[in-house]
Amino acid sequence: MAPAASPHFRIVHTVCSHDCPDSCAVLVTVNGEGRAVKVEGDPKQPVTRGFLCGKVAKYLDRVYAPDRVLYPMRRKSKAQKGPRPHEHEAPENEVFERVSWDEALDGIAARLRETADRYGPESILPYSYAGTIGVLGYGSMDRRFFHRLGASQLDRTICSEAGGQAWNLVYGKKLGTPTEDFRLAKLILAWGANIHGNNIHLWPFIEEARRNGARLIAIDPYRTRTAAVADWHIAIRPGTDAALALGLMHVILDEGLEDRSYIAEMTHGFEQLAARVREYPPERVAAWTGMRPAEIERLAREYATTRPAALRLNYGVQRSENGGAAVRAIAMLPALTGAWKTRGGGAQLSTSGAFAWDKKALERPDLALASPLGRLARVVNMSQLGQALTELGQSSEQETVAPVSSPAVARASTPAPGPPVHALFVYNSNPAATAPNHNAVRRGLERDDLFTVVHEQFFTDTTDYADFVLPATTFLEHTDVQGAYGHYFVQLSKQAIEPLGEARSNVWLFSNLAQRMGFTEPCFRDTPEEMIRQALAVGADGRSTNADMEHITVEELEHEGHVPLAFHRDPEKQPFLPYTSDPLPTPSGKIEFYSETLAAAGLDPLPGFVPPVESRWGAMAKKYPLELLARKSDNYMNSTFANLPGHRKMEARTSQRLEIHPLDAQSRSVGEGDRVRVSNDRGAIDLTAMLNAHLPLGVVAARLDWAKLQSDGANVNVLTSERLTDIGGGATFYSTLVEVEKTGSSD
Ligand SMILES: Nc1nc2c(c(=O)[nH]1)N[C@H]1C(S)=C(S)[C@@H](COP(=O)(O)OP(=O)(O)OC[C@H]3O[C@@H](n4cnc5c(=O)[nH]c(N)nc54)[C@H](O)[C@@H]3O)O[C@H]1N2
Ligand SMILES: Nc1nc2c(c(=O)[nH]1)N[C@H]1C(S)=C(S)[C@@H](COP(=O)(O)OP(=O)(O)OC[C@H]3O[C@@H](n4cnc5c(=O)[nH]c(N)nc54)[C@H](O)[C@@H]3O)O[C@H]1N2
Ligand code: SF4
Ligand SMILES: [Mo]
Repeated sequence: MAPAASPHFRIVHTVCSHDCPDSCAVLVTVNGEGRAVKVEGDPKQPVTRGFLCGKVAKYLDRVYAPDRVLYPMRRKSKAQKGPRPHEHEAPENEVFERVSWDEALDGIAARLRETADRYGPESILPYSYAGTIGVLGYGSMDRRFFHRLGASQLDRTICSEAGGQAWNLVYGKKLGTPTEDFRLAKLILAWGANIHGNNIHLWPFIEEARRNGARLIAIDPYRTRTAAVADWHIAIRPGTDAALALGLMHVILDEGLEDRSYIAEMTHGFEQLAARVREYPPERVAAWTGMRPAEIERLAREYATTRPAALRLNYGVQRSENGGAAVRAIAMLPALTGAWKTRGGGAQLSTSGAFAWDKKALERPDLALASPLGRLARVVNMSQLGQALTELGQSSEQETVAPVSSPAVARASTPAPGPPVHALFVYNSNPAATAPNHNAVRRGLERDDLFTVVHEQFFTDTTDYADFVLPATTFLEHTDVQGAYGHYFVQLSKQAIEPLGEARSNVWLFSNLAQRMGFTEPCFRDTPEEMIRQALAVGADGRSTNADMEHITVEELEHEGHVPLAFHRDPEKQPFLPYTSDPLPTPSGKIEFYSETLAAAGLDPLPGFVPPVESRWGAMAKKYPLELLARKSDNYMNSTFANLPGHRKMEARTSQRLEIHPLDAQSRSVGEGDRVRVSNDRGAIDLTAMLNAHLPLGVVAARLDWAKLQSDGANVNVLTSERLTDIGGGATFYSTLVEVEKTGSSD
């Protein structure tokens, strides 16, 4: 029985802050001793509706895990950087010694000051991603700190930038079909979307739709659980989605299934698109995608003639070299058929564009003017961390791709200006596990002259290279406010328990470090509560002044926990139909089939299919013929949770496995359970073969994990490259060529 609020128990409203579209409302029961004894979903939240995924249902195992970082630690002077066996790290061991927060902050401040004086502040690189997607924890006091310091800016491209920019080039803003409305659809396409693994709260709405007769089609090279239960699983070859989308458009236009009035009213560049689409007849598209021409025709007809048709496009598609073009092409489909006009139709890549947080107030880019640089610092692309740590600033004439990018659409490679990186400050991220081209990252992290600070909850692959490890709080231990990229609710996450040990939040860390650095601006003393009001831009009447948040007050958030955005307050009376009236925030004010912005950047203004360099059509395929899907794990969150025994158990079936088609295995004399080496010019890993006849021929799959928990101390990212996507400068985890050889038998 759920403990009711009583003198002995409190129930606190929090929000799961892991990098997941769902942003679940989580109720935490805290006992009289201040210990969290239960986490459960808040049944009142209309999207997440009272249940948690398997990862977070066991969250107390994580919060109270014996291997949490609980105290600041400093590397002993002679201790070598590099992988350590994973064990419960005692505050004193042969590598790290426990220090007080005062010693840690003084030591770090002194070294950052010295580095900035000697090499210029741009030699300091912050590295963070979405360990927490709480608005404050993700990017606020930290940004203020690094702007004021004059440190390099980080281009946060590792996850969604290719797809996000591609979507924005078409629509101007990331909005999509409300998650709850998927229940009204009659056709649902899950396109590069692992819904069971990565977005489970959408699933009950899809089930409801299917009970009412909807069909589900999954387009994914891998047979995910979602694909396995779909009405039709199209196991497309990786990186060929742009061709498929253009092929579908070809059939739609050929057969006159487009919505002419919607196109005339809402879109720009139809004639040019129509001309381009002629180049993609089904026969040609079939040769790339591995589908039959008749299947392409059937899919096009079914998509264009079913109402409402909802497309769940997730970020899988855009982790390819041509991922930007692919997302642009797919995003155009509902514009061509007018699917947006019907409630329950349209598409969702992300809903994040609806949350207009006051980023300027949170991040204070103006503080860069007070830095020794007197301007905004250079921008370093996080998807090329290996190059940033090993090549940046090493040569005065850097002609090759350099990890310094402009925030422009194409993230054009420019010769690297400025100094090498001499100090790296990692938080909210575990790049020694998750960044591509791990061996280059590792060479960088091993540099004796690199000063590395890592703010973490656990002793990860990355803390093994740290000079200082600082203890971080979990979402139960700090207050934050949060939006979502899979629904339209603003939510308050209240601190439920006292921080464990000496753990401190990201806001606390950068506020205190700023003061040690002598930064006197009052904003460095803002409290989380003040910063939540800044994020909401609370006006004189106590209400947010941000677009679509105007009715929201902190008091309402405190009371309700979750509050819908303005356009989603009463969906029954006023359903939200994105992109059904203009002007849109694109240059033409319309949905852009043709993009002048891309043309001006020297890129193809129309979607087109260019096979990835690392694909079966590239020259590298002669030596490395297999396309690797370097996948996420269903029971981890990227590398998060991988150290917990309960989660490892759930993941055991596919952990350290190479999934391979039986024919690809046979031609290499590989059988089920054999040991195999998977390699390319960047690196190699040893895995156990697992035959999977559902994979397309020529495609293999393996899962992301902590490197140091693998038998050979390496994970899939030794194989992935630092090549960037066509749009947005994103990482290309799913454009990776490898070869597989047998190294040992199963018995
Ligand atoms: N359980 C769990 N949940 C997660 C995460 C996790 O690691 N584990 N990670 C979180 C994060 S950071 C993110 S960004 C989201 C991402 O969520 P998703 O966008 O769903 O991300 P992925 O799992 O990378 O890719 C989705 C699917 O795309 C497929 N795919 C790969 N290449 C191609 C291709 O070329 N074409 C097509 N059509 N499909 C392709 C993959 O096989 C995969 O099943 O999930 C979040 N949720
Ligand atoms: N091969 C392969 N590689 C991938 C991907 C893939 O699909 N395949 N996916 C990519 C994608 S989409 C993403 S988003 C990236 C993610 O890569 P990362 O950003 O490295 O994400 P995580 O692995 O989740 O690690 C986040 C870390 O932040 C810590 N953390 C959590 N909350 C806090 C906090 O409040 N403060 C601090 N200081 N730390 C905190 C957690 O303990 C965890 O170790 O990985 C990418 N890497
Ligand atoms: S990881 Fe995602 S599905 Fe799981 S509790 Fe957190 S927000 Fe919900
Ligand atoms: Mo991500």
